[in-house]
Amino acid sequence: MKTTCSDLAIFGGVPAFSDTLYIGRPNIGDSSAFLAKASEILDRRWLTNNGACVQEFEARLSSLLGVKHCIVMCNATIALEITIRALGMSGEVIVPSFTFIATPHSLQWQQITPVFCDIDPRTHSIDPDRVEELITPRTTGIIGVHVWGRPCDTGRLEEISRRRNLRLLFDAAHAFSCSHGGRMIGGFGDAEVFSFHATKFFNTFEGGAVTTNNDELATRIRLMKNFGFSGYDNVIYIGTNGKMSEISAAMGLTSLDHLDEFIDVNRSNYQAYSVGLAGLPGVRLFPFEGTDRYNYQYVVLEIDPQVAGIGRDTLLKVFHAENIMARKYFYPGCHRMEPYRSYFPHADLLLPETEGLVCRVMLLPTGTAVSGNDVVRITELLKYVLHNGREITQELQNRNLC
Ligand code: T4K
Repeated sequence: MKTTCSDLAIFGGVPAFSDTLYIGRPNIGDSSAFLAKASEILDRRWLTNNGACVQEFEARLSSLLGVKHCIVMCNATIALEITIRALGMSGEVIVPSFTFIATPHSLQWQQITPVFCDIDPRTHSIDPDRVEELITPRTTGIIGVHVWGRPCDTGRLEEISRRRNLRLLFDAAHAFSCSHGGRMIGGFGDAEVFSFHATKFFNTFEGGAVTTNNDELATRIRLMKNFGFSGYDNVIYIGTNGKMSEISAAMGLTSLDHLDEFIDVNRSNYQAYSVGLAGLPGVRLFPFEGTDRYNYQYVVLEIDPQVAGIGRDTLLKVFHAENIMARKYFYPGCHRMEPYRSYFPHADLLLPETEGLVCRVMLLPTGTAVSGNDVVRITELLKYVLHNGREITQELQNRNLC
């Protein structure tokens, strides 16, 4: 418990946590069940290339998500690249800048220009009102990102893409096991792509999946993720290697048995943060509203420095000294990272909401590695820092620490 500024670790006090708390600490589930599956894989001597675990994992995912086809892959970035290519996207594709760099990179990697679109500051997702202004004769598609697992405005984006004859892909890296209007994320647009990276609440070490209800598209994606092979010695399409290994699929199968438990922990931590931060001036906890199903894997705050008396970056320094490794995803926005910064030096002019948001957002730790008591201690610390924000900022400036 901090009662004076000198209690803060940044001023020489004892850090609030002796063991560092991270964003994205993997959820493990039942390690002995996983090890038993790993042992079976070794006994079978079938390690990759559409093995038994991959087949079972794909079938369980299709059924969970209520979608005809699920094709698992080695990671979401390759899954995005392959799906973009299988959809025939070319020229320009409209994407938000407020996303992980993999989203625009998966376009630029294959010489398709990402055209950055601003976000709706309420939802943090691509703003459909801005999308249409960016469509040119070279535009072939839109990629919406379900940021933080809150679905973007799928209806508006589907309507625009239908009317303007554009392909529509959703980067659902954050939205596994979420729903929208009673339907699971996975069946919207032409296709959706999930990430099962270690830092996601549901992981396969590295991994990802494409889901679609389009038979032809699914066939093309399956070919493309396996070098274009159709049976032995017969390559019928351009392809690459996007296959998921058996050990990753085994982790996925084990984790599926613990999915509800992971979400319960995330929800309970989210609710504890919500109660702890209620009424605190200068802080907005990103909301998950209505009857949709969410995975609550990200606890996202927006800090208003005018009201809080302390800026987001200063707050992060204070937290890091306390061994709470809060993060500022997706700072500074993809348009300010290379190669896009050089290609589009004035992109910021069309992205006022993104520009503001990247300076306000910070994420707090959650998941099974974070206990309810940890959340209480983090919120108490946050309250203390915000109540004394001006004094702490002044002291850090006096010491040339910010
Ligand atoms: N689209 C979106 C919207 C995405 O967010 C992502 C990935 C993708 C596409 C692409 O998906 P993948 O191709 O990765 O499947 C992390 C992840 O690497 C990345 O997967 C994720 N988004 C992004 C939001 O976060 P970093 O640069 O923050 O990772 P890193 O290494 O700093 O890890 C974060 C924290 O997690 C660390 O501070 C410690 C902890 N950690 C990490 C790992 C890997 C662990 O405790 N254990 C671990 O094994 O990108």
